[in-house]
Amino acid sequence: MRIFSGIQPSGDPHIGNFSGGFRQYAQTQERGEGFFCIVDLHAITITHDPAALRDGTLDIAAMLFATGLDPGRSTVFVQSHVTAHAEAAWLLSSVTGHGQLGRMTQFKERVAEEEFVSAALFTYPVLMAGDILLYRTDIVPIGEDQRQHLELTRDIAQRFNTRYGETFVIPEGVFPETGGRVMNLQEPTLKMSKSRGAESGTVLMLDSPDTIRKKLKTAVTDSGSEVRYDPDEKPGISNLIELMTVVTGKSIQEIEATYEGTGYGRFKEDIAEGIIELLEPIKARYNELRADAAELDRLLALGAEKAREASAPTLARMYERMGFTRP
Ligand code: AQP
Repeated sequence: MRIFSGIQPSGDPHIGNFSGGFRQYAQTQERGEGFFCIVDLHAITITHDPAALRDGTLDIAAMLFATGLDPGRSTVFVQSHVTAHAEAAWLLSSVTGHGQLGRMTQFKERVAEEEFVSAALFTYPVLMAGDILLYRTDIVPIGEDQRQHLELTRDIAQRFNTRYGETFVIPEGVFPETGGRVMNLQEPTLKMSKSRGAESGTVLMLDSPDTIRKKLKTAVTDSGSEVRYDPDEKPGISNLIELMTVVTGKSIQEIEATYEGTGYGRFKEDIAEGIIELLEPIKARYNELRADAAELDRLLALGAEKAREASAPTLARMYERMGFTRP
């Protein structure tokens, strides 16, 4: 079983990234051969700061190891260190419909917000398809926001296989049962994100305990005082209930039962303490790992070597089946 997932070094990771990303990586690595990629090429689709990209890459590497990826077991690497990714994206763009890319929700949302819309923002899902397909991936642990991009990846793989012969495995997404789309605590209809939405509604994995308490205390809740899961009627409290499931591992029903009749106040305090308890040991490991940049570089170099080896045969097959002569 091959597992692949990627995360952008595009800012400070938050509890949504933990829920849809980091925790699922650590869980799925137990199921087979894992490839976890810091997708730096994706981070340039919107205007970026080169120095922040450089630092952010090592920040994310440290966080991947701090949240449980074992470099002895899984391959952790940086996308731009393996040139097959950029090459695959070009080849796959020839079997991707222009109209399909234009229908990507994330692209449409960004177009509405960004002053400068790059061509890279438009074609980014093709790069993502290549990331996944190069490793003949069986499963892709991701959050709900990536569901549409994974569907596109499957489409691209099928079109390529039909045109040029069986080359790719058709990958399946793995989504968390709850917490697949954690919302901004201040704007519960907007996904929590590294680069969008109110900062006061974004719980960062490296936030101090006091900041976490403050962010939870001021989280938007809904009218009434009942801790009940109903995303349509009560988006604020439902988001907090989902966060509580992520933090404690308890079911939605168990949480509703625990807080029956207690009101929002105690509930919010308990989530804050739960998040702090979850993140403190991760933060300690992160700080230790991040202090040794040379060791992170060494681990990433090893990862890149393994990723190059694993992806090269697929890229060679792609070129060959498409009719390219090889040197
Ligand atoms: N709010 C979220 N809830 C659950 N999962 C989430 N993920 C992101 N936001 C949430 C999942 O985290 C993994 C890594 O995401 P990414 O860094 O590749 O980019 P993203 O999905 O675009 O996340 P952000 O934080 O919103 O980044 P920016 O602002 O830079 O675009 C993915 O598996 C994603 O599903």
